[in-house]
Amino acid sequence: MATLAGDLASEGYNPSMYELLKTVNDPAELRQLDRKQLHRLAEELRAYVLDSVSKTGGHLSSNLGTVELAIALHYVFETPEDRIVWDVGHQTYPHKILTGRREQMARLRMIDGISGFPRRSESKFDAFGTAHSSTSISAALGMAVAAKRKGEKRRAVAVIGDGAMSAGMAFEALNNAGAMDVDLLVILNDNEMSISPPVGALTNYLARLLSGRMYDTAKRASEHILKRLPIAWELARRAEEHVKGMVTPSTLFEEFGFNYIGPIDGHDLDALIPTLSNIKKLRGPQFLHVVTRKGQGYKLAEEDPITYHGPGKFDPAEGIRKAAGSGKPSYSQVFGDWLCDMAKQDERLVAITPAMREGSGMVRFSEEFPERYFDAAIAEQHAVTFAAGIACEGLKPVVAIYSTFLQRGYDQLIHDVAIQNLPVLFALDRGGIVGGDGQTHNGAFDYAYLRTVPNLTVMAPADENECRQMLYTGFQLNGPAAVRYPRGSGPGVALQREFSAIPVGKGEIRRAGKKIAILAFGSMLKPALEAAEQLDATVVNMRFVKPLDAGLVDQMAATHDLIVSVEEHQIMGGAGSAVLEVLSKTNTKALLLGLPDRFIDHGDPAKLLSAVGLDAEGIRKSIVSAISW
Ligand SMILES: Cc1ncc(C[n+]2csc(CCOP(=O)(O)OP(=O)(O)O)c2C)c(N)n1
Repeated sequence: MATLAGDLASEGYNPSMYELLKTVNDPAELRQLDRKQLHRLAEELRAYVLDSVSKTGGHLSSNLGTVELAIALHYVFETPEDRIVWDVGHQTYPHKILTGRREQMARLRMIDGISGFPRRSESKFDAFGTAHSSTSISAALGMAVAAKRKGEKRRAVAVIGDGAMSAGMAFEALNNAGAMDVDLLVILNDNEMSISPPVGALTNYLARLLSGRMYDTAKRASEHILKRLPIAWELARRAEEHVKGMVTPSTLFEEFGFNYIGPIDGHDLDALIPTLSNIKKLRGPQFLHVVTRKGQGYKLAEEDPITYHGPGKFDPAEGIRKAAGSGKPSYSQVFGDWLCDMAKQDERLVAITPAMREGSGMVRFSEEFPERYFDAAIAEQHAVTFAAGIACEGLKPVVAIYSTFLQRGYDQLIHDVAIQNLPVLFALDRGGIVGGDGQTHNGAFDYAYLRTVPNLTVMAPADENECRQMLYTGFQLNGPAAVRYPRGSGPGVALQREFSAIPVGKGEIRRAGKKIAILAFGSMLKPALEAAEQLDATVVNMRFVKPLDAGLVDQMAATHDLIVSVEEHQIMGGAGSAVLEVLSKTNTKALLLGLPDRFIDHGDPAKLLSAVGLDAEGIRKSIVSAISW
């Protein structure tokens, strides 16, 4: 595998030396460069990615792996006329830098800065908006079909990682595309990693495909087929040392109707460019298998691609420093510790993650209870129904899933879990505003989509200990339950080791005041209590979005002039709407506070919440203006 000469950090690469990179403000300028200059460009681009991510935080390992691929794609294809659709999009920094956003990398993922993912409104080179995985083949197929119908000659290319490839949606698209007469290129960017090591039969299959025996077979078959294409053959012959193989009729992808080409070294521009140029001349569905390395060129990331998957700011010379400990635990850690403690007490507990072991706080559980830990790969739909099957047999599954990703498993939640009233516990992480990942990752819709489902209990903890006890409560129920908690840490409340169940559907009055009653859900309790001090308002920690404590809402309505609901969730259809449903029988004045009806972008979560009036001061101001209605 071609590597950058030495290691970026240890070589002390001088970041002022982006001479060539600075001449490329548009892929058209890239295409003017001599092929020989591209190696130098790759070096500068890789150093620039490391330099800028270390200053802003963001995704790193995957981006160091796509430097050559981004250069080769823009060099060979006529972008933006030809459409490049990147899957997930967390690996698009080299693409962003080459498409006129080099300087804007300084404000990556910040308020008013560029997104960490592709976005159509950000650049004409971002052919399709993404951040949730495994959509690229469907989208590129749609573009290829549209081009054909419109008689346009443009090409459509999907670039998908081996992790993202494991999702059903990717296979649905392959199934559809392989039987169509369209010019679609799917590039499998195989780095043998998801965020954590990938799992499943496809992973094993790809590993076999990369083994020597398959290379040999592939090479022979490639020569046979390419000999029928004189130009392609000549180019392939010239790149022979680099292009390890071309066509294997027996691959899974060939069976799906694609022309399988590869595997080739995705860091070798002298393999990538001739191969892509060849493929550009071929008609019909093409599948190129490219092998890259996560973290390529930066030793620390090569050795530990998981830690460097999505780091905060760090010094590239020193690497990421482990946090000093003793700080407040994140909600994910609170969940992970509860999971281990609960598993010790109850043999029936098993835990499932759709490829988010680290983010969901499940590393310890996976090590201590390997037999009871299941990584379902990036397959949220499957993960939910898999849990339902387990629950049918008397075990107690816990599905740890980000709020935004459960959107993928919604029908499974209703059809497979809730209708059958199966005891599946959903540990719903990243509820509310998430920060740098932005609008695609905010957990802004879950109260609305969960509270409308019969049989489901929906809880929202206001602090860490409540989270632990709610997980326990949900686990004891004989039906489905969800505990929805935010990203990061909470107010820092001490954890009680002993479990004690919380009475289902009961809120608690946390402050007794006059005239105004604030009904706070989850993370909003803290700012609500602060706001209440100046207003002398009553504050209720509602705890349950479903079943809502209707009795308590009625009681508050009977004893106060104004009812205010506060939630870190869209106002529309959320917990406040549930409160209004109760209040509809009365003529109590109500004010609903929460997220507005628009997508909240990336940036510092505290600033974003403040901007929509969901900090203590914002809550107070909204109430004051409501009183003067
Ligand atoms: C539907 C969905 N589930 C989970 C994620 C979280 N996620 C982001 S990147 C990633 C790993 C992707 O692996 P791969 O496609 O191989 O790309 P690599 O990071 O290895 O470059 C995961 C699980 C997501 N973005 N979308």
